[in-house]
Amino acid sequence: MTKEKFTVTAALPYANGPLHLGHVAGVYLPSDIFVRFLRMNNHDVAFICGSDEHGAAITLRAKKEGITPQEIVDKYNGIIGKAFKDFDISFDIFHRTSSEIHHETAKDFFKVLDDKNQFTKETSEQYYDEEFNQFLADRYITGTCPSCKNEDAYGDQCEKCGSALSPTDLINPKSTLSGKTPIMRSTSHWYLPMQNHEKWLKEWVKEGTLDGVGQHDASKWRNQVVGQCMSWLDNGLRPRAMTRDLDWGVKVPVEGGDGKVLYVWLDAPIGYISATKQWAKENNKDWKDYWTGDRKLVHFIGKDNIVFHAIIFPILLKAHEGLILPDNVPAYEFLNLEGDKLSTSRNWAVWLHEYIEAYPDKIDELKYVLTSIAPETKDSEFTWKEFQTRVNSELANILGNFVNRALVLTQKYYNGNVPALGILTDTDKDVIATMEAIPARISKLVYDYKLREAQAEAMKLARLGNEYLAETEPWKMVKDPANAERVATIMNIAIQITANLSIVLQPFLPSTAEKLSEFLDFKTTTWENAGKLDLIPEGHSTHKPSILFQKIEDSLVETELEKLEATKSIETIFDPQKENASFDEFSKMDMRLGTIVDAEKVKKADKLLKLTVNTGLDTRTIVSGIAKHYSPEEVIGKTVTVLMNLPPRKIRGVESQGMILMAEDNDGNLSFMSPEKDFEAGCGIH
Ligand code: B3M
Ligand code: ZN
Repeated sequence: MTKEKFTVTAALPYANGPLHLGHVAGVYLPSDIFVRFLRMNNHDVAFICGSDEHGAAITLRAKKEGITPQEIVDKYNGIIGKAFKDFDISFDIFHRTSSEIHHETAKDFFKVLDDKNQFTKETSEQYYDEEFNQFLADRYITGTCPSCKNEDAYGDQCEKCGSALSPTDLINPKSTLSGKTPIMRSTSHWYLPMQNHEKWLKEWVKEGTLDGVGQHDASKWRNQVVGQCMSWLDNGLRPRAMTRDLDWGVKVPVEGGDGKVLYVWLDAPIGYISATKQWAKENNKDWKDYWTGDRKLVHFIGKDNIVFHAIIFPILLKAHEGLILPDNVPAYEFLNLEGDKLSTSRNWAVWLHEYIEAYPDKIDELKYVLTSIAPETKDSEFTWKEFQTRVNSELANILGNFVNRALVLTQKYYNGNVPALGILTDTDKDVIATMEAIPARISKLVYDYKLREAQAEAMKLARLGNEYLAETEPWKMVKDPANAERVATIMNIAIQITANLSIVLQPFLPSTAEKLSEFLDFKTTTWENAGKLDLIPEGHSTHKPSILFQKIEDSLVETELEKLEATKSIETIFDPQKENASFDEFSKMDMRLGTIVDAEKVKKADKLLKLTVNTGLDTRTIVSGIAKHYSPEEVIGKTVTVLMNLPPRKIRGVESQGMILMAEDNDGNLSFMSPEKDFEAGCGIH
C-alpha cells in the first residue's frame, strides 16, 4: 500500500470517572492496534486523544462528590491518563478540553461559523429548574425517550437507541438536580440548522461522495454506523442548540453570549483539533497538515457517539470550510460483563486502573482477550472464565508453547545458534507458503477495520508453528544422527516463524512481540519484512526464553467474581417519584381489604386470573395480571388490598370491577399487599 496520511482519534473519555473494560475494548485498544499497524507500514499518522472535561457529566459528578468541576477533571484526567500509559496505549498526545489552547481553538471555531452565518439565533422556551435556578439541558434533564421508551434518556441523547434528542422531546421530563418536573422559561441560543445539510450528508454517508466526487470508501463503513445515520437523516434533521445556559465550559465568544457556553458536543470534537495543535506545537509541526489536504480522518468511538461523529461534527467541519471530513467512523457496540451491562453507577465494571494494579504483568493477556471479543458488529460479553480459558488455551498453550519449544530446542541442540536450512519437504513448503500469506491477510483485515479477525489471523501463525513442531517432532528425530540435517531445517523454519510472529504480533501484543525480539536478538518494526523465510540468518545467536504467559488459576477468576459481587452497588432502579397528587385526589381513592374466595385462569390469556373477591361490601369479580406469578389455588383465601372505585372494564370478555394492588421488586417478582394483622374483608385503607 502506498504511504498515506492519517489522523486517528479516539473518543475523548469524560473526565468524570475511571475507564472500564468496555471503553478499552470498544475504542482505545482497537484504535491503538490500528495506529501501530499504520506506523509499521510507514504511514504518516497522528494518534489523538484527551479528556472531555465540560458538559453536565462533569458538573453533576462534581456536585455529587462535593468538589469543583476543575477538581473533578484534574482527578480523572490524571487517573485516565495514567491508565492509558500503563496499558501502553500509544497516543501521540492525550490532552484535555479544559486547557487554554482548547478554549481558544473552540472559540475561534465558533467565531468562524458565526461569521459565516452558519448558526441561527433563536429564542425559545427551555426547561428550567426553579429550585436550582438553572436551565436544564443534556444530562440535567432525564425522561422517557420518545423513540425507544428508555426511561433514562438524557436531554440531548438516548444512550440506549442512540437518538439525539432535545429536552422537549422527552416524555415525563425530570430535573436531575431537584428531581422535580421543570417549568418552561425563555432563553436564546445559537442553533445549527442541521436540516440545511441533509442533502449532502445523505450522499456523503451512503455513497462516500460530495457532489459525485469520491471522498471515502463507504463500503468500509460499518453497517450499524450507516444504518444509524441514515435513519437519522430519513427522519429529517432539525435545528440543534449549540450553546447552553451554563457556567462550566467554553464561553460563547460573541455578543450576547454572557452566561452561555458551547454545547459539549460542539466543544468536545474540537478537542481533537486543539489536541493536535498542542502536539504539533510540542513537535515542531503544523497542525493544519493533520486536518486539511489528502489525509484520512478516522474516529474510533462507541455506538452512542455515532450521530455526533458522523453527522454533527462533519456538518461543523464542512461549515467551517477547509477542514477534512472523516474517512471512517469505526463505531463499537457495547461490552457486557458477566451477563449484565457494564454500569458505572452500579459499579458493575472492571476498572482498567484496578486491573493494571492487580495484574501489571498481564497487560497483553487482557489486550488479547478484549480484542478477541471486541464488540465490532454486535454487543459482546467479558467473563473472567473466558479470560482464563483464552489466556491458558490460546496464549499459553499455543503461542507460548510454540515459541518456548522453538527457542529451547535451539538452545539445547545448537547452543542457541540458528542451524542451516536444508532440503525442504512438501510439509515444509506448505508451512512456508502459509506463513508467507498471513501478513497480507492481516493487512487487508486491518485496513477494513476488522481487527478482531486480524488478530485471529496473526494467531494462526502461532498455531501453524505449534502444529508444525507437533507433526515433525524434532525432539524424537534428533535421537538419530542421520536426521541431523532434517532437524536443523525444522528448527530453522521454527525460528523464522518465531521471527515473523515478532512482527505480526506488534500491533496487537506489543509487549509480547518485544519479548520475542529479545529472545531472538532480532527486531524490525517494518511490516514489509513479515512473511519472509530468511529473517534470521544461519548462525545467528538466540537467547534462552522465559515463559511468555503464566496460566490463569481458578483462584484469580474466583477472586474477581467475588470482588464484583462484593462491590456492586444495588442500584435501586426504582422509578423517580411521580408528580405530587393533592390530598383531595388521594382521598377519592377507595381502598379496602378484600378476601379472594375463588380464582380461575382466563381463557386464552396466560397472564390473567379471574378472581372472586369478598370486599366486605359485596363479592365482585376482579381480573388481575398475576397468572405468571400465582396459580389460582395459591391465591384463594388471601386477604389483599383492593382499589374499589375504578370504573368497571371488560378484560378479555370478563368484566373487572376494581384492582388488586401488588408490589414489584427490581427483578419483576410480585407480592400482595396483605395486612400484618388478621383484619377481615371490608376494612378501609387510609
Ligand atoms: N466524552 C464519550 C462518551 O460519550 C464522549 C466522547 C467525546 S469525543 C469528542 O461517553
Ligand atoms: Zn431511545
